[in-house]
Amino acid sequence: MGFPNDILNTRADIKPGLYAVIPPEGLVDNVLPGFENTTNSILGSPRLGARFTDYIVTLHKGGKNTGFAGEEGVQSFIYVVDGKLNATAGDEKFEFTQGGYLYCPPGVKMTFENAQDEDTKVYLYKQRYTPLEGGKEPWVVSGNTNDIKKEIYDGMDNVLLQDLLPVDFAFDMNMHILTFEPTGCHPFVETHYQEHGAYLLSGEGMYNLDNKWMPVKKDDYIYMGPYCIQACYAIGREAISYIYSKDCHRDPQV
Ligand code: UGY
Ligand code: MN
Repeated sequence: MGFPNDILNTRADIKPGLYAVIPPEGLVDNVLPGFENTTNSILGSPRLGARFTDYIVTLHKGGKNTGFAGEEGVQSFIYVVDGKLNATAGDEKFEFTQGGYLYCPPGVKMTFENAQDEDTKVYLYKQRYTPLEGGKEPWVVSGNTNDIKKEIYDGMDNVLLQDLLPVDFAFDMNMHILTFEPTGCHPFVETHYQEHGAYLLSGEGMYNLDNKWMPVKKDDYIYMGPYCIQACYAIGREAISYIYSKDCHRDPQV
């Protein structure tokens, strides 16, 4: 790294509990138990106000994790941003390429390993599961987002949505990919109870967080806390697309 080339500045904007924009330049390597030959950056976490922890992880040659999110009652999710990955959910084995993903419910151990000599990059997520009284338990889910139909979002054919997990009361969260073609935007400025962790997969946009418009682009991370004002305009010539988490299917406790 060495001496800086210019005045030290950043696009990072952190308002714990409300929102955070974290560009990749500011990330540091977090050495964590269970990870071997990887570079890990923690993104959202309870310290930021999130009810989940998510990470961006680069697995180098032979890089692996032999037991992610082992805490009792914790569910886990992994998405291959780029590269090739072998993974297991309990006794089940999976081979993933770019767009591949795996969800493990609480009690099912997730392991994963780089399946190529070059680096593989993954977005990783864990969150405590909230059971539904008398309800079903969630199950292992795997797939590839390249095979999931893109649905027109809120009647706008230049904005497309993919749901990665089943829409079922057994699940208290989902992962989605939202893609705004150039000229696309949200239909309205959202203000909702749920929180999001979002990792930008492509493109550039102007993002409104708490009524402040900020430029964002591929490889940025955005945390949106409960009730955070949020909306996006695509800018540039490429679609802006992000994978994001959303809690669902649970009535808030009083
Ligand atoms: O599902 C959502 O709440 C989503 N439309 N939010 C967002 O993109 N900021
Ligand atoms: Mn939202």
